[in-house]
Amino acid sequence: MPANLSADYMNAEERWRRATDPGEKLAALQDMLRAIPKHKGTEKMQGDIKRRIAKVRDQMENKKGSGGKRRPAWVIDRQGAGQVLIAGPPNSGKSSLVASLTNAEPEIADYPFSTTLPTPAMMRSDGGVQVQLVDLPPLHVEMSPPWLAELFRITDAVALVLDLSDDDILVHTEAAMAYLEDKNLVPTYPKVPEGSGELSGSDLPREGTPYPTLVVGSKVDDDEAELRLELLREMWEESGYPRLPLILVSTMDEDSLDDLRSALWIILDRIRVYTRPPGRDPELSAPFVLPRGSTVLDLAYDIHKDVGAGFKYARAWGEDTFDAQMVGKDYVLTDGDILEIHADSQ
Ligand SMILES: Nc1nc2c(ncn2[C@@H]2O[C@H](COP(=O)(O)OP(=O)(O)O)[C@@H](O)[C@H]2O)c(=O)[nH]1
Ligand SMILES: [Mg+2]
Repeated sequence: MPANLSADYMNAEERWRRATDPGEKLAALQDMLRAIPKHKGTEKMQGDIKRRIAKVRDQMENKKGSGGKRRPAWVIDRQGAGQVLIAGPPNSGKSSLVASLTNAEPEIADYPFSTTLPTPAMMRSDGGVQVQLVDLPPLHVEMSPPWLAELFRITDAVALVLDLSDDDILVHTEAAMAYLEDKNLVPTYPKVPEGSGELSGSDLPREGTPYPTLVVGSKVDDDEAELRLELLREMWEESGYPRLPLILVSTMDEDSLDDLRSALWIILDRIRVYTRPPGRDPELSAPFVLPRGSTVLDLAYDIHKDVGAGFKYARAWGEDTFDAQMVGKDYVLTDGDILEIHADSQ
């Protein structure tokens, strides 16, 4: 074991060892991943932690309730290249955004709490990747159903939708943030999409479940949107909320919706890689999507566990390699790479 692991890491690992339920396990693993020093010497450990996170998530999603009980209505089958929860105060325009970004037709109403169950819909983003958006009921300490926090613990990313046409935007934002703080779900600062702004705030490391969050200032077509944005900025900084990227949209402005589509893909911080069966053309229409930092061995396991187990070497075509360069299992993939994987058949 590398000698330079921090006390934070050791604490998180200890919590992971002691954890009895999947929620605790997941939180501890996420803390381990956050605390582990990011360099070549720990790449294998990082990969192990990521694989364990994926496994615990699977367990949490697939727990069907023993004894033939039906699985709860709020459990969502994960689909596509990543999942983004569309969260925020009541009436902030969440369902309208999901409708505009996808082909779904969620219920849109000008009264609060009209969305009562999580509602998934697929969004097409950069390079044709499909991202799963999940429309949610509002975040509210007293009114939110207990399962809502569970969805945050297993998601990949969150869009926090704040309504720039709302005179009570500050009160409503504080109520939503109070919910996240109460549930220990304060977000982290993600990879920042090009052209997005920022809500400046605190960079202090936080306890809790880290997931990348993009703030979406909605209904920016409102005449007084700019004024309310200024108030929001001041309040955000004074409250010591975490620094987060910000993007402004209106459902009436197609360009703003396109920017949001790409931003949601970027905060997921994934890469697309393509495979090429030996001696044949690459399959460019069907990318594999993996977290940034994944290795060619991670890809092999994604293709099939037997390909992972039997991995020998791969040939890579990409930005960081010369054509058909031979790479070993620890090769870190780059967006757009094409891989030809050679494995012993089992
Ligand atoms: N002006 C304007 N109104 C919007 C926009 N997006 C949503 N709305 C309106 O805001 C209200 C609440 O929308 P809805 O999507 O149901 O909010 P939710 O409760 O957060 O899901 C509806 O009356 C929408 O028509 C927008 O971009 N501009
Ligand atoms: Mg709604």
